[in-house]
Amino acid sequence: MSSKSSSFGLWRRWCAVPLWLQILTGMLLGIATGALLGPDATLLKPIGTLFVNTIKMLIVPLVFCSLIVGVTSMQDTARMGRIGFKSFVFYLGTTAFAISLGLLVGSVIQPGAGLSLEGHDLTAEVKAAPSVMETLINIVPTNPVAALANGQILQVIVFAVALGVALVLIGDHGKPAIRVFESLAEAMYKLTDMVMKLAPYGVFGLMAWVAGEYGMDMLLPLIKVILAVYLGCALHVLGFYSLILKLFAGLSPLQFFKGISNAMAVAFTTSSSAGTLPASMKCASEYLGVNKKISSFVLPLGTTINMDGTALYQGVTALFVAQAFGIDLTWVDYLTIVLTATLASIGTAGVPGAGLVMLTLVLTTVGLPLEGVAIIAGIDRVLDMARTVVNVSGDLVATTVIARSEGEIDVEHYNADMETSARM
Ligand code: DAS
Repeated sequence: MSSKSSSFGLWRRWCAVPLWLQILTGMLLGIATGALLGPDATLLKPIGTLFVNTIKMLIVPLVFCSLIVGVTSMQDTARMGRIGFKSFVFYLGTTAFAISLGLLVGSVIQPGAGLSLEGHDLTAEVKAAPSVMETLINIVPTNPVAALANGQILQVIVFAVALGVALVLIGDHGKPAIRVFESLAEAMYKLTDMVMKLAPYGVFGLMAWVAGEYGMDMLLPLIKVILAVYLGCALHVLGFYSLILKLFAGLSPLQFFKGISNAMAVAFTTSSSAGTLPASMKCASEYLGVNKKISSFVLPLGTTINMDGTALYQGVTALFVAQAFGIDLTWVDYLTIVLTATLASIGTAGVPGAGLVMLTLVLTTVGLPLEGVAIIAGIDRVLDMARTVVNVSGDLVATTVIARSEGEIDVEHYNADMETSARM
């Protein structure tokens, strides 16, 4: 057999491997390559950047078209209002729990104890965080086209929902436009499917860069912070979300985590909820059996306003800063952190590093030194990877539970194995 046909045969066998296994392989090879090459692994970062840019290309048209289809498919605006209310209550409730868990983990592990940074000259170049009020006022776009062009996701959501409701209210006159958006949405789902096939290679480039850039010497001094955040994230995802799925949906957590593994891997490597949205939409419909009319509404909303991982991270790091600078927090401070981090999560963008910007808001609210952000900034990417997985998982839990409550999930599809699910 010629070498060409044998390598083609090898390629065909690789392509037959399930996507989640391809992504995992890319991740592990990336970590090994980064550990071997060290800082030189930065040369591989463009592979990851290209993949991230490709998925970013999908976000605005996918959110806009799928939201309009999601809203117009409900026809019944009262039902859409009910689903929107359920989403909002679910998101704020789980975020408040996440921040409380973060404070508990930070209190138990004491990641900042013994660092005694009082008086050290630390400065942090971190952009000022928008206030909660600014965030709420800014969600209405003054120019929807500019919002679409600039990728202002919250504004795109508001405009898409408003346009969808209007298309329903004009009856037959709206039907041609709805059919156009239905075709565009299907095309965007197909494009997402095609782009996701690049994930293993993009994940390889990103993980090689992270492993090379953040070698152990960078991480050792702050390993307790990293352990505390990762422990909190694991408890929230594997403990709290599993409980929610069992109690409120009567569904198997194991099936859920198997079904969202691709989205979790993309979230972990890209550190971007928005960038993971295409993968999340694919997992929700292909592996969890969630009706697109629910996922196309609840997922984009969650990507923007639901950041459980970010809130949990802010709980841990706020305590880290207080402990490192020897500052005792009162109960009022704890409650203020819970409220601020919950509301701040609404304004946190689903992009890498957004949580660090919001951390300045939380620290300022309770009078903690912003210098603490300079310390966290050095390892923030490693923390961002974990908290983004929680953010994305939380969005998919909400979508699954709400779909179940609306009778819009195919339970047989949900319980099927991944290969079967993908064919259903
Ligand atoms: N990376 C953000 C996200 O995409 C979260 C964060 O920075 O806190 O969800």
